[in-house]
Amino acid sequence: MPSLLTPQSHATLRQQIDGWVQTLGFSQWAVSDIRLEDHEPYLQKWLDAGYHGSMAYMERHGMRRARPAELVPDTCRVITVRMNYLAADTEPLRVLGSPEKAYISRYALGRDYHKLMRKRLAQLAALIQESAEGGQYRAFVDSAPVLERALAERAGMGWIAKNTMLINERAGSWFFLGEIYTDLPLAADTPKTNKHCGSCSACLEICPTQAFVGPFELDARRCISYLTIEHHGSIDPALRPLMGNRVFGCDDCQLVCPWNKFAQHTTEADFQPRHGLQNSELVALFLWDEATFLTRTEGSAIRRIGHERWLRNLAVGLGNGPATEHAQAALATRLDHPSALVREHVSWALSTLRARAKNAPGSTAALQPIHGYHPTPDDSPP
Ligand code: B12
Ligand code: SF4
Ligand code: SF4
Repeated sequence: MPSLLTPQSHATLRQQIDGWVQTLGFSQWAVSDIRLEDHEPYLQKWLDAGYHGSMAYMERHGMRRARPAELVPDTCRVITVRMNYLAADTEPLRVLGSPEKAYISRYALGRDYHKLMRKRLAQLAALIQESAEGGQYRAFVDSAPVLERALAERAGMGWIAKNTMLINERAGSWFFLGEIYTDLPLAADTPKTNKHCGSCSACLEICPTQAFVGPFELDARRCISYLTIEHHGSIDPALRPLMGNRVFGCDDCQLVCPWNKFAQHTTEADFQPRHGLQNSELVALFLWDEATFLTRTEGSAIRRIGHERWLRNLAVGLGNGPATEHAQAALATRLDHPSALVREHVSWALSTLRARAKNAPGSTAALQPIHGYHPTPDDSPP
């Protein structure tokens, strides 16, 4: 059982947590109660519409995702933390605008956040437990049926925006979320009740695959993040030309968001880009054999998709890029790859490039990625 918190011990504990959170490299923390019932109909509607596609884990636990005490009995509070991940100088718009380059989501350029954050959250939990002389604490980072953004909103950390990201007024949206479920009766912070998107709809318009059904509603099956990371099979040929050079995740709906002018760069050494992944040529990555893929993605979230899907995604990127001899020669090296999935995407890319070389040499299918959007310090959020 947790100790009862007197007003004085509560204030001391909060001060201690402030210090520990900083030392452990988190950017912010806040506390919520566990009342997420308002979210249940929206989650249910999303599942009923099948927007989760093949992410069976989204449906497996049903409403438990929105009911923390059903996941961990006796939970009455959730401590939510966030951690900035955007590394400085990764020039996302320049890479997106270079069709021979591979665009990798900025969250995946460094070390996988799951383990890093879970380990630190477990350390934070142990410190709190010691100071509070008891209590139960379970740490999660996208690792269990937890409605992370709803909890963060409930803790007052930001609002779930039209692009469905959790946006913080002072830090934009380039951060990860993590939680500690606890039975320690900490005072809850004030929930965020206002959305600050106003009349803006830039994210809905920019989405390359038009994955938003409307504001606050995403059909994951069309989202490039889903297609390149979560989806295992063949990518719908109708969506391939829309994906441009985005080969692992997508950031367009964040890049265009005016609130991200307030984004803070990460100070975490482990989130710095590895192996030049922030600015690599599609061909170079496509030529990695499986052993190279496994070595270069060690400790990275990219490793989870495996070499086969890596090649699938890069083949789509190459098919959308310039029809150079270099690209075609690289693709040809995989025409007899043991995986039918890879062969099919490679054939698509080659025939697309050949057709393009014949009709309009030098052109690319890649969309103009951000339609020339360049946030400036003078931009005002809507
Ligand atoms: C499944 C999933 C995905 C799916 C589906 C995304 C989605 N929008 O749901 C896919 C693979 C597409 C995806 C993509 C990405 N993801 Co993701 N993903 C998740 C995961 C595992 C679950 C999200 C979820 O619950 N979706 C269910 C749907 C129904 O939620 P929703 O669309 O947000 O709708 C909710 C609200 O909008 C609300 N609602 C809507 N209208 C209204 C109205 C009222 C009145 C109320 C009360 C509520 C309400 O109800 C719904 C339930 O809360 C979480 C981790 C976690 N365990 O939470 C990470 C997570 C959301 N992802 C994250 C990230 C970083 C990304 C990407 C940026 C990665 C990338 N660069 O490629 C993209 C962003 C795409 C996007 N615009 O969302 C971060 C987001 C951090 C942040 N600042 O918000 C999370 C939190 C992981 C983490 N631990 O940090 N993701
Ligand atoms: S991540 Fe990309 S594809 Fe997915 S919703 Fe955002 S802009 Fe659209
Ligand atoms: S781009 Fe505009 S509408 Fe979309 S999340 Fe940002 S502020 Fe909201």
